[in-house]
Amino acid sequence: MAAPQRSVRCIVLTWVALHITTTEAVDRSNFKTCEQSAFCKRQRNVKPENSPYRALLNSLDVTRESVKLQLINEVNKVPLLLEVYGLRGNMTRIKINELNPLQPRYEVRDVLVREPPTVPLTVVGKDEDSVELSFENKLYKVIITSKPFRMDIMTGNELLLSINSRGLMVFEHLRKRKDSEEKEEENVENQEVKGESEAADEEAQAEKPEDTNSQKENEEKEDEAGMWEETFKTHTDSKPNGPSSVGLDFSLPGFEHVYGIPEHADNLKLKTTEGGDPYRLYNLDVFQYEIFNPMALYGAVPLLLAHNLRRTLGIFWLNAAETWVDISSNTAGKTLFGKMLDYVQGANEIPQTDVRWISESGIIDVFLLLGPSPFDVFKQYTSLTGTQALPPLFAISYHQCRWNYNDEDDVRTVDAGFDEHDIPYDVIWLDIEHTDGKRYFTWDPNKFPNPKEMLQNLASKKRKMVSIVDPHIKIDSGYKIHTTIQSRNFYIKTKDGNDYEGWCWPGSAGYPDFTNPEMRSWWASMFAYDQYEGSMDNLYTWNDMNEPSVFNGPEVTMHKDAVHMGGFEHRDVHNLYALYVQMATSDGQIQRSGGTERPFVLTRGFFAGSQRYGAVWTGDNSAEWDHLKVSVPMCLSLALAGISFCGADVGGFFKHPSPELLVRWYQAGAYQPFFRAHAHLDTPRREPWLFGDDNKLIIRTAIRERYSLLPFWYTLFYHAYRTGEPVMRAMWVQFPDDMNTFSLDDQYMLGDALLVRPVMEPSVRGIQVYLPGKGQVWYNVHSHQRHTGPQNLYEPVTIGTIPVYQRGGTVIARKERVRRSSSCMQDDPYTLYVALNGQNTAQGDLFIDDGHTFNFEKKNEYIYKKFNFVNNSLTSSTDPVGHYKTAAWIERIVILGARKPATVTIKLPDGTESNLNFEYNTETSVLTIRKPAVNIAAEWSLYIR
Ligand code: NBV
Repeated sequence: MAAPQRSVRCIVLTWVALHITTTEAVDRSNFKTCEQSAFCKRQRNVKPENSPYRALLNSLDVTRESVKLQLINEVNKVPLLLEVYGLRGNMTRIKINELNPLQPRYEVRDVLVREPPTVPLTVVGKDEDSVELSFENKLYKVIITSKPFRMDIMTGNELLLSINSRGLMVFEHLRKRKDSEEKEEENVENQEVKGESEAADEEAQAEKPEDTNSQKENEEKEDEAGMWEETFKTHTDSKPNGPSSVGLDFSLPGFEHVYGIPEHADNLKLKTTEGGDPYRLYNLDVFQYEIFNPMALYGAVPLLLAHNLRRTLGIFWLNAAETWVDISSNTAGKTLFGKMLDYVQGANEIPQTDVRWISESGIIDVFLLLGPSPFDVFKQYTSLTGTQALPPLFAISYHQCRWNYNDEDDVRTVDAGFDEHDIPYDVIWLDIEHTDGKRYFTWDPNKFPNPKEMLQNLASKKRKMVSIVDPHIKIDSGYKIHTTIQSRNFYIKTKDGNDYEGWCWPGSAGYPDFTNPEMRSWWASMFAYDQYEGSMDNLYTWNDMNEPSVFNGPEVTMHKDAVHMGGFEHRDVHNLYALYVQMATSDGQIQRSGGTERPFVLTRGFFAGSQRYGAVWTGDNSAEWDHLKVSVPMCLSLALAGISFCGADVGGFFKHPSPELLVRWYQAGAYQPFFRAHAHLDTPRREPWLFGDDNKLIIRTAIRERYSLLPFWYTLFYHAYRTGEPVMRAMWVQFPDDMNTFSLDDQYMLGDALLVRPVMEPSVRGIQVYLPGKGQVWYNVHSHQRHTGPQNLYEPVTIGTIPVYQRGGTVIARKERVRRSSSCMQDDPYTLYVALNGQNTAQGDLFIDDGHTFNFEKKNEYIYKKFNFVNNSLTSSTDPVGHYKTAAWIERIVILGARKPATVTIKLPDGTESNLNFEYNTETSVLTIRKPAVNIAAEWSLYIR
């Protein structure tokens, strides 16, 4: 580490010492449990019973856009406003807010890509206790029951989901603090507030609460449970606005499998939380996180998916405050045998999952995504929050990182090492030590005196660099970034109105208010080449510590009573901070190129919508087998929640991996969307050639495999960008009607074509792989051996490779002449792998553009190909809208599962037909057709006779 000033250095070193040398696993006492979080505890103490909320049906207000009505809490008489919207594409939105809040409650901004288009909701029935609405041509019904308030969403006669059916809704209204003097005054005010709502008033009068004592008790309790002040460890949260939490329950009849709500280091299928803590969504810098538990991590996406044999649903809870999610189920704890017994004995209780969301502030704003297929849910969710940005090609290639590459010499040597050992890589990364005393946007003058020369050297090999830019800003009157933020009043404030200061890497630091659009646009302007000195167009960005991490803050983050633009508390926007940092950074990269170049920004913290701004990694994992294992469900969960561009530190951040673990991690990482090796400052060096020749060769093979598959990866990302479908897919997404896939999280699909089962256990000679699909053909991509599903296959493995299968019925494009970086391969020829299914057909596609600009979007400069194999002929057709010129041609077509032909001919659109050379392997049934030698953009047909 560069030497910081003395006092600063002490604090930082103490933090580092505390965390690095003495701790082996997470120090749980640093982070709250639900019991220790006052609002979570209060809400969780409410047990299922009759809800005190009642819908006032005479307040019903129906417009083309929405249906509104008032709800009243019969105990405290505070009126709420319920809004229901039918949204285009089988979605509904439900908002609940106070009718007359003391001050505006925070409503999440900048996450929805637009105001979602509505479809008309019509009232199709009404009696004194309920109202029935319908939308989408009566396909869906919403029934609102008045007393107690509940909502049921149905399609036909099928109940899809119920809201507040367990009576767990709690909406804490904003109030003035009760002390003896104010009490009188407040009562009067409350009366006035209530008076404003006539409907509420009338109906409330009509049914006075029976038990005024319990009301009193209820009110008395209000001052007890950390409502106005809460202390955790040494930190006191002043809570000037008092209690403000919201909670609501959802019941999902017929669903036993729920997924999503990243980020947790846990299995893909969510577990029930009874008897333990709920899953927590609160962006936190958790040091040495523990795996297989529901603790909060760096990012949060409040989207939960439910899946059964017939349908997939999504619940998107749009709230950026600290959130807890409780999951319970009536089948939890029942063994398979128990379930069978129920079935045999005719105990036909329908399995049901109940989900309860609890947030500290904001409003209830929830989107129900009604599917019915998993892909419909992806489409619905990404129509709201946006799709994955199409990464530049280099960004999906291999990245070499460590904390830290020490100086320009080090960078030069590592870069040369890759050439010497003939290993491709695209990007070398610089961590915090490259800066001048943790002042981001600067370079350490001794270690990095000539950044441009260094960048130019990389550029000459078509390689890139990423430098870290964290959002904590050193408070230093000689540092331009700080003085500008300070003078323009862009820092987040304390509750008393001063600039908020916290401790982080630079020592005392300010935290820019990224919720302020002016601040973001200024930040973006700092990436201009003349502002970020020493930067060039091959320098990209890494946003770390953006939860935000505050070493001396509560739970290592910002005080909740800190104040943002508009007077909103940090409490309200906490989970959004990281998204805003990445948004402003990626805008900066776009702007510096005048809007032509696509950005690349890696972020640690995230929220719903972060997919629009770049990649996410799973933070500070460890060099342990279980951490390798959990990287798969972690990225799968993120992908379900719209964030496809995910990866884990290859090798593990903390500790030193054994050569076997490192090799296995490279093999796994090569098949995860974001592929970067990274290591902690205190670990021994880990460049791929430092583990002996044999291991180096295996690692090289794994990286080369990634490079050869880049055309396939790029096409998958193009689809994610276009339609919102995930790149890396849980098995059930691709095989939604095969129950055996519902809990699988040690294998997954890439697109619909490749099934990957990484080896994540030491010293294994074989592993179990589940090959789904009735009659589905699968080909091992290494041996080309053919298998038919469904089956549990025992696949023998060596240290050299991991099992990967191409699904019969697909076509994949590869580039098999691997070079030093992806850009060097731009015009290289393609090999098509056609894997035939049981009907001897296959389809696939390929997206090509320049790999780095927005021209594909703005000027249609792209090639989009479809390949179709049917009746022993393969045709290549091209989307007529796209136009892009490339010298790349097809050098080989490999057909898996083929019969031996007599001739193979290719026919071009001008009618010319020529014979092609081929080889046929009778043992593997692989037909290799040599040199079709047509440009990849061309249209042609190939006949196998
Ligand atoms: O910037 C240093 C590290 C970084 O290498 C890592 O990837 C981040 O997740 N950073 C966290 C800060 C401190 C880690 C102990």
